[in-house]
Amino acid sequence: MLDFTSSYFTMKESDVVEYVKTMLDCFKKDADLSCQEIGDGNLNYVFRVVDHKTGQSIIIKQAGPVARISDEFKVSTDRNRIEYEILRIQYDLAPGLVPKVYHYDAVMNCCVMEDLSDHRIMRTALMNYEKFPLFADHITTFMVNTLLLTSDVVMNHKEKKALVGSFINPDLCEITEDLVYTEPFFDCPRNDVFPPTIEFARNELWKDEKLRLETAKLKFEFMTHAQSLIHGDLHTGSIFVKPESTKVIDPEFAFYGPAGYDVGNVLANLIFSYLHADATIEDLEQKEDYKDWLAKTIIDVTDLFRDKFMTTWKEKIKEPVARYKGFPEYYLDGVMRDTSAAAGLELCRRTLGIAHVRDITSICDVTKRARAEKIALTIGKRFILERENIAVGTDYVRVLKETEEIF
Ligand code: SR1
Ligand code: MG
Repeated sequence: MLDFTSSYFTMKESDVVEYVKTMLDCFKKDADLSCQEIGDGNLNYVFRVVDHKTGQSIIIKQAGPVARISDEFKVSTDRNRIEYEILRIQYDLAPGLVPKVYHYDAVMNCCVMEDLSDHRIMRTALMNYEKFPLFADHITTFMVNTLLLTSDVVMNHKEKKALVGSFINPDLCEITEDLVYTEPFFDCPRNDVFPPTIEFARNELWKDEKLRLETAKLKFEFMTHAQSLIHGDLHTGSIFVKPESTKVIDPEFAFYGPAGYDVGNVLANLIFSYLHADATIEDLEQKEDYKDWLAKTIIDVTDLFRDKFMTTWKEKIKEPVARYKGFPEYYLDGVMRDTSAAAGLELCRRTLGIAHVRDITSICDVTKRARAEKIALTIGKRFILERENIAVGTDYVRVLKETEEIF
C-alpha cells in the first residue's frame, strides 16, 4: 500500500486510483475507477478519474518538482496551494467562470477539482475555427471581477496586503520575468526561434535599444506594481469553453501584479488565433468570416472590459480618494496601457521564446508560418512602444490590419 501522508512523490495513473480510494470520499465504495493523465501544459500532471459505474468523474492536478517542458525550471510545489486558494477566491468573485475545487493536499501537492471534460480547451476550438459568441461577455466579467475587486480601490488595504503576502509566488514569477520580459529581447540561448524568423528578430527586436529599454521598464513594473490578484497566465490554453459556458483554469502563476497583464494575454492569444486562421483556412469567404469574428471578439473583449470596469468601479469602490474627479479615468488609462504592453510582450515571447503556441507552430507551410511570425513580432513591438495610444478595441484591430498589409 502506498503512503500518501508522509512525504511527497509524483504519482502515476495507478497511484492516483489508489489515492482516490484511500484519501478521498468522492466516489462510492464499489466504484469502478480508471485514471488517465490528460495534461498537455508545460508544468503539471493532470489526472482524470472516472467511475465507470456512474459516469461520475473528477480531476486531480499534481505539481511536480520540475516543469514538464524542461528540467531547467525547478518550480516550487507550493504553486498547487496557490492554485487551490486562488480558485476558491475566483469562484466567489466570478461564480460559474472557474471550476469548483474540492480538496487540497499539502503533502502530495495536488488538488481535486471539477471535471470540465464537457468543455474544450479554447485554443484547440479556435484552431478548429469554432465561434463562441458569449466568450467576450464571460471573460470580461471574469477579468473585471477578479482584477478590480482584489485591488486597493475596493478591498480593505490591510486585508489586501495580507493577500499580497499569501500570493508571493517567486518561482513562477521568475519564469515570467525571464521568459516574457527578458529572453525574447536578446539572442538568448534558451530562445527557440524558427530559422526563417531569426534575421527579422535580430534586426527588428534584438538591435532595437528603444524597445529593450521599454521592456526593462515593463519588467520592473511587473515586479513591483502589486495592483490586483492576477491570473498570471491567461492565454487560450488556460480557458475551457463550450458555446454557453467559459471556465478559466490554471491560475498557478497568480500573484499581485498589474491588472492589464491578464487582459493583454487574452488579446494576444486571440491575435494568434487570427494569424492561425489567416494562414490555414483555404476558402476565402470562410477565412474572412472567421477573421472578422475574431476581430470583433478582440474589440468586444477590450471595450466590454472598459465598460464593465467603469460600471463596477461606480458600484463597488470603497477607497474615498478613488472618487475624486478624473481618478477613475486615470486608473483605467493605466490598466489599458499595461494591457497593450502585455499583449505585445506575449506576441513576442510566444514567437521567439521557449514556450510557443500551437496556433503558430502548427502552420505547416514555411512561408505562411514565417509571415505569421513577422506579423506577430511587428504588432507585438508596436503594442509595447505605442502602449500610451492603444486603448480601445479598434486600436488593436487597426494595428493588426495595418501590419497584415505590410507582409
Ligand atoms: C516553464 S513554463 C513555460 C510557460 O508555460 C506556462 O503556461 C507559462 O505561460 C510559462 O511562461
Ligand atoms: Mg498553465
